[in-house]
Amino acid sequence: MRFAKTLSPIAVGALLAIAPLAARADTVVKIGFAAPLTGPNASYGKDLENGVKMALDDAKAQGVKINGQPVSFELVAEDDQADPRVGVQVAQKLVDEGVSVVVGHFNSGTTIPASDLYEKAGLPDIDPAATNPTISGRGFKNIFMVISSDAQNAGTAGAYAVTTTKAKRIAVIDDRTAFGQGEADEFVKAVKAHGGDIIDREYTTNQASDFKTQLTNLKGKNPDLIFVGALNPQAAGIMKQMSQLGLKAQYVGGGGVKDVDFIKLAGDVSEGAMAWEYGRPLDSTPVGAKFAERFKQKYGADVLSYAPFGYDAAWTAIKAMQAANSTKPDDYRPKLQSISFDGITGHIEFNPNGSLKNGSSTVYQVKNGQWVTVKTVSGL
Ligand code: ABU
Repeated sequence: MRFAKTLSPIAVGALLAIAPLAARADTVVKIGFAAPLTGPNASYGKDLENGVKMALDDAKAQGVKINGQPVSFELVAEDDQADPRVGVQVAQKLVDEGVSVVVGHFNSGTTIPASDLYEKAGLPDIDPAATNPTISGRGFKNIFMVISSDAQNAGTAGAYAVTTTKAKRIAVIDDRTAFGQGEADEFVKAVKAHGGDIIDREYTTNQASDFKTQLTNLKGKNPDLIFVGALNPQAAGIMKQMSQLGLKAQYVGGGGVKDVDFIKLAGDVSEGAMAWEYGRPLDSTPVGAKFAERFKQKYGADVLSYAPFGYDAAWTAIKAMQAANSTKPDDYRPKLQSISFDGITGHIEFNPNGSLKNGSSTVYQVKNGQWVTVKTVSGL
């Protein structure tokens, strides 16, 4: 009142005239993101973050509105260091920060406990990379995977090893993480379901750099194919040490291996290695090829692996918010459940448990120092 009394009628008129302009200021929508941004898995996390940033920049360039209002998306990025305990801490930070959605995490080992917390908070989590089947197997209503699970990817790898590679003496080594162990379990299940034999299973950790004991054990059993459930730091080390020990079995990696980092780390001995990745090859569609070109222009580096999934995950949230005319989880969650659009990585639509509908996987092989596509397999 005292303030109004001091204003002249002209000033009051001027304030009233600019009021509608002030009301049109962009609403800020906070998009949470969590992945390893430091440590041995940082390159995966940064690639993913760049995909999310690109989606938010594209949304801004398109002038995306929600409920008729212009919005500006603010990325709130957290480094979970690929550590489950840190993953829970940053998940709590994102909840406390009041983000409207989380895109993350990268590792299954961080995603599983972090998504417990998001579920309790009623905050949707769009998973762009973590693939342990447990993630969508707990009856949660807040988790949505834009990437196939390892039931699909490693399951297809197991079926292929028996039916197409026709391997007779199959062995497995994994790093005992939620991801490595999970995909190795799915691989073993599928091998057995297709009548194959697992002649040996060995274990390492995601901190290890010496695998000679396990590989010597494996060599003694004379395997013709070895499935490796681990990410690049260990997966490439295993490949190198297989060569040093003269272990000539076909190397088959699961997710997180088909990228330039693996070839750089393993060197020349990576020639002939095979690896399975989620979805179709990026360069197999015009939208994928365009994404790869735009990404390189924007960041001065090629896509490493999961950036397109980060991009699709961010757009999944944005499209659900647009369809609901709201950024409130309780309003837009039903729109996530019924979403249907063609993303960069493929068609995005979810099963009732939040897993991706109609997943596919592609097997690649290193030839002349580069990963080349061998075959894409849809469904199991
Ligand atoms: N799915 C690829 C690697 C990330 C993870 O699930 O831990």
